[in-house]
Amino acid sequence: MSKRKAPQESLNEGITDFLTELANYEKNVNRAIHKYNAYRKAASTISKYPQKIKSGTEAKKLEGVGAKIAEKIDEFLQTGTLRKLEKIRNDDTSSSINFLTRVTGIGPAAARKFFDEGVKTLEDLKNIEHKLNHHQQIGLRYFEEFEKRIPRAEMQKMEVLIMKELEKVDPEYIGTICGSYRRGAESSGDIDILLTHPDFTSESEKQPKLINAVVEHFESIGFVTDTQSKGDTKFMGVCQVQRNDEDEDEEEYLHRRIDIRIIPKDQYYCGVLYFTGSDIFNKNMRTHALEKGFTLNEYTVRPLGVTGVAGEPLMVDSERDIFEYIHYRYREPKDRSE
Ligand code: DCP
Ligand code: MN
Ligand code: MG
Repeated sequence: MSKRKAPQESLNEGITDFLTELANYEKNVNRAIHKYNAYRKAASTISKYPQKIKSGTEAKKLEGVGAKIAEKIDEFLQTGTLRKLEKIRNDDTSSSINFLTRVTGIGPAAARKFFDEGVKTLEDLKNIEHKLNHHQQIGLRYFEEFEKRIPRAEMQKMEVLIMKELEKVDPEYIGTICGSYRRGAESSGDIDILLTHPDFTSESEKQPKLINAVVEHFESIGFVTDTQSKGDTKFMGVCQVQRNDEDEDEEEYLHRRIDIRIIPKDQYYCGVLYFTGSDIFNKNMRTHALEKGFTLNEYTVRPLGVTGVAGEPLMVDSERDIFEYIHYRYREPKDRSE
């Protein structure tokens, strides 16, 4: 997971920016996830629109743009600003809570709790560091570094390193760097690694050894520097490319957020599909699946019976298989923004 989304460039950047800001406000301050989704969906549709929007009425013809959003678009086009947003920006509660959620490990609920206790700024957080959990302490320690996005060239360097080191641990591992990187993004918020291994299927026992061996190796070479959380199948932490000492011109690399998951072999491609995203693409694909009588999640695709009960998982050997089952036009990862 990563918190900072890449800015979308488009003809209608002003509109998509204010919709994204409203979306984050709904999620972080009001914890209104439906409103958050509605604003994000509208922003996503508008970012694809090939013309400069001239009125709310024009925007309202697009999917996901309702009357209320159309009204805001009119206000924005006419006045160059939005009163609602001005208010939010000037409101101490909203801006503080929004700020606190930028720390990894601090979600909307924790942010509200800290705010109620009078904690509002980075300084305040540093003063109550002992009250933060381990995950949050790491978020605080690397706050400035995690705010910076990872250039694609560095992602590529990490991919090469990860694949090479994975092979040393055990050549039977299969790994894919998913997330925005796999969709071809110019920069990413974090690095999302999906692993599988032929010894691990949904029928076999859990095998914490499989992920531990990888994490321990990454630690031993200095690539993984901190752990935020660690389970049998999922690791969240921090990594850093080690600088090559012989190359004096090379800059020091920043600390980056890293998510590693190991997935049973038979569920690997549903996992790869899900963790490639985008989250909006995933939602749309799930909705389509339901319309075609299937239920799709990060583990399986299953047919729905007439009574709406899900049947046995279908055999999946590639991402393409999933698209074919649910009669969805195949899309390359780069075309999966929505
Ligand atoms: N995902 C999802 N729904 C969520 C969170 C995540 O479907 N609520 C999926 C889609 C994402 C993928 O997991 O693409 C990885 O999550 P990230 O938060 O790391 O998002 P991205 O990698 O897409 O973007 P970023 O570059 O900001 O990391
Ligand atoms: Mn992630
Ligand atoms: Mg990511």
